[in-house]
Amino acid sequence: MPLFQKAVFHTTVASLRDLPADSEREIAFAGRSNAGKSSAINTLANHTRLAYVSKTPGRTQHLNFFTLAAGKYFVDLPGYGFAKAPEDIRAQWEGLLAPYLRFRLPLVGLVLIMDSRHPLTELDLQMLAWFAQTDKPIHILLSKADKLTRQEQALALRDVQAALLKIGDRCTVQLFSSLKKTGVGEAEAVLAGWLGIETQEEVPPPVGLCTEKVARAKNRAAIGWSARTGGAKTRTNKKPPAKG
Ligand SMILES: Nc1nc2c(ncn2[C@@H]2O[C@H](COP(=O)(O)OP(=O)(O)OP(=O)(O)O)[C@@H](O)[C@H]2O)c(=O)[nH]1
Ligand SMILES: [Mg+2]
Repeated sequence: MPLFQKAVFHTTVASLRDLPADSEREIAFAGRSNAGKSSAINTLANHTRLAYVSKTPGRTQHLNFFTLAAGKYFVDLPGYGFAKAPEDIRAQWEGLLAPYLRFRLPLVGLVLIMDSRHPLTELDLQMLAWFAQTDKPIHILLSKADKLTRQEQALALRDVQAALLKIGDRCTVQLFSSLKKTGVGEAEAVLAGWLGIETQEEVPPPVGLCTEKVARAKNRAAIGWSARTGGAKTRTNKKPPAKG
């Protein structure tokens, strides 16, 4: 059975004070909008709709926590590089993402997703250099590898490996495809190591809502707010929850 198969959606966090208090170890998935972060979480969990995947960039807006086992989480982060108002970007970065990535104690490592066709963008390099200062490990998934030929895959991998020599020795890289499910075993081995999960270990089923979409629907019904409309078309017309 795939290692993270029992993953379930736990919660969406828009403010630092709402971070799960029971977390012992968690791994965050970062990268450009549309790079394939949510898809990678689904692939690792062997689930098609656990995290919300969309062709529209910027779909993941807050920190989405997925329980893997008691006290162990994957965290799907909002992507960067998607055209938003500069003040929104700054507010989200300074109010939520930067303090989360810099100071969250249970965070044991970062998975950085980069589209294998155009890796190491300026923002990727900034994120790498910035997170490397935490001294926590970074594992890069070169996503959508199915869109490259074998030769192109090898070149992309070699180029990124060469660039990483400048970042430090806590950074590793591999090819990955959510579509073809390639690179899953390699990623599982790294992430299980960070989480302290034995690769043969049977993890007890976590308790929680099954998918992010189901949980969102329940939340919307409870607070009378639609993520898509931002509340504009809801009957109650309540404002969305304030961003951290
Ligand atoms: N061919 C191919 N397409 C992929 C792969 N991974 C993701 N995609 C597609 O890329 C698009 C974006 O995927 P997401 O997983 O939603 O990307 P994301 O990084 O979570 O995006 P945001 O939440 O907007 O930041 C979707 O249309 C996916 O189907 C892959 O391995 N191969
Ligand atoms: Mg996403």
